[in-house]
Amino acid sequence: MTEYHYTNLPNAPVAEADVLILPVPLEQTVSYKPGAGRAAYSVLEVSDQVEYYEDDVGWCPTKHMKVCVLPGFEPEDQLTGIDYQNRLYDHVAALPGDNLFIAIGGEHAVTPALVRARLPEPGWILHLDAHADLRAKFHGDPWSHATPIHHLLGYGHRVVQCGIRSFFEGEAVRIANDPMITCYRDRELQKPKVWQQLMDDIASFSGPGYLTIDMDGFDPALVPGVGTPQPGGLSWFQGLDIIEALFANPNIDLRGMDIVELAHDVHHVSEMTAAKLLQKAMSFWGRSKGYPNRPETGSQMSVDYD
Ligand SMILES: [Mn+2]
Repeated sequence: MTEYHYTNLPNAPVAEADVLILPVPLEQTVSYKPGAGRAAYSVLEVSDQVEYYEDDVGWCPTKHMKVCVLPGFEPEDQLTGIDYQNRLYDHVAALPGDNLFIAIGGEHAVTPALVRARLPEPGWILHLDAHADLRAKFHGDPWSHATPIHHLLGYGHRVVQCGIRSFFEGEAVRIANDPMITCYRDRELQKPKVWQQLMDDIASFSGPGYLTIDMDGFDPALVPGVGTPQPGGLSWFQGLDIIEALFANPNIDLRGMDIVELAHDVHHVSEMTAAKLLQKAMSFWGRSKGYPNRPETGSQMSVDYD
């Protein structure tokens, strides 16, 4: 199996990694544009074009942090449904927990198993997406890319959704009636007052939680390479502001995050956006943990990059 890297950095031993990246190239229930499986790796391939220096925080995260890209999760026996979920759960639950865990999809169907492994107790979920993903089944399948948030609510988590603009009618009814869901539609977020409500909501999170980013939550002008594109969506800067606000909250215990639903894009701008988002998350997380003040013993120190 090909070994993948974040940028061109050598992979740190798993037990020493501050940032643990797991490709999860699931592509089984895709209903429109194909490519979600391959995208888990193309994000890492294009990450070679990301500079080490992170301009928002003003540091090189990988000078201070060790990164490990794990082998992609590809069970040999072509598991589906709950069997795939359980195998992925076992795989992720066995990984060390004291790190920034980032899974790269793959389709959104991977999220329930990842959350179950990283967040076994009830917590908060921050969900960026074009779609509400609250169906109990889609095309007869309870473990489809259209159902992950339904499962997360079933596990007892509180969900805050943003960027949403595509609803099955039953999903809209559930959002209106379920106190465990707060949904910020993309168009509503154009209003400063609603945007501030979202910022306040994120600032009120405390304790364990998880961030799930479906790349179709962004404007498809920025990220055309997704499985099920929708007009509208979050701008790049809105997305960054949301993620920065989350990592700036000192009361949270972020257990992990995922970036899912990418597909092929001939211009590679979608993969690049995902790779850059990964870098920004790494930077904001590192800052929140005080890494800029720690010794320069990160992955970058072992390469000659001039
Ligand atoms: Mn979606």
